Amino acid sequence: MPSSKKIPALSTSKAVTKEQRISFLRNMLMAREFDLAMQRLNRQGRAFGGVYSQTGNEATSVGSSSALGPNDVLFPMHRNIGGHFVFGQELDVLMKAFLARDGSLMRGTDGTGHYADPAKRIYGNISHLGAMIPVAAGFTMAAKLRGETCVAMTYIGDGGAQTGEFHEAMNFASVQKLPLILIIENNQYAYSSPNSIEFACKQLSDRALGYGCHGVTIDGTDVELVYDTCLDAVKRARKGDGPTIIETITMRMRGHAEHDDFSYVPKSLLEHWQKMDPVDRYIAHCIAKKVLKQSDIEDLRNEIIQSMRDAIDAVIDLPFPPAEEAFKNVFID
Ligand SMILES: Cc1ncc(C[n+]2csc(CCOP(=O)(O)OP(=O)(O)O)c2C)c(N)n1
Ligand SMILES: [Mg+2]
Repeated sequence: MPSSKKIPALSTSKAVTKEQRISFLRNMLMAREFDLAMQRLNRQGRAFGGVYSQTGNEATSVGSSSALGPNDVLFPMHRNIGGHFVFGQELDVLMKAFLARDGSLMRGTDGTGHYADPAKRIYGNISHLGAMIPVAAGFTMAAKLRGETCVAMTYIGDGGAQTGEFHEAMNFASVQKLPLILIIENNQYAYSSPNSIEFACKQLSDRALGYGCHGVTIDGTDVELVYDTCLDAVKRARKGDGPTIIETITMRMRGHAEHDDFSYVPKSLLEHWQKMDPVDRYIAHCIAKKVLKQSDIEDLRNEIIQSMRDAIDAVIDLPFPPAEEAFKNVFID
């Protein structure tokens, strides 16, 4: 993509209040600062395993999950830290989990988002790409059988969208008219594979036609557009109109994880998407719309940075789990 390509103006939703705009901004900044903190901790040798940056994904993760209600459920993927914050997950709980400390949500055996917190209605990602879509569909099916309406929102990448389970789950959900929303985060790459060697259709939402469900492709860096699109999908799901596939176009701004130097990504592509930054553009948008002043935003950012430091301080000296922990929940006694 040429770096001279025009940068579109962000949307202003009619459904969004000033308080919601501030909440979008706060959660997007939380996501960004959490990401930066994890990158630094990784370089310092204090965050182990994969650190999967979600820079570029904040508008998708925050805008989409904000459209859900209190009885709904979130099945986030590895670049959706923003959704955890929207669903009220506490920062030090997340920091402890991502730093793999003893007694954390994953018992210190893993440093990504593979946790479930039923009280918060978050069911974190299954590592096998595609495998979470049938689980999310099944969750809504179970609720339906109990006579409840509960919308499930889950996510998959452009790479993960090429798995068999994607197809099985979306076909099943469409036949059963399940209240499932699948966000395909098309960030142009699956590890080092670009879209051109992943799929041959024009856009991934075109698949909805084949399943008989709704499908749409949108700019994934425009938080209020993502919110509005997801709100429509939530309304349809609650009415019994079945699932929606929403492809959100964005860019993975770093490597697959921090070990990857992403030298295979053309510089011009990154330069273009740098200008599309969802957080910087939303800050400018909120200032232009007089939601907050520049100084309020700086105060908000500083408060968030301080909360990251406090969370790291609270967790960093905690012990790692004992080695035996690795064998728990693997075999049935
Ligand atoms: C079934 C399966 N195959 C391979 C992997 C290894 N893997 C983890 S993430 C990833 C790339 C995924 O790319 P994409 O779905 O586009 O998501 P992104 O990382 O770009 O957000 C791969 C190959 C996996 N976890 N599961
Ligand atoms: Mg991808």
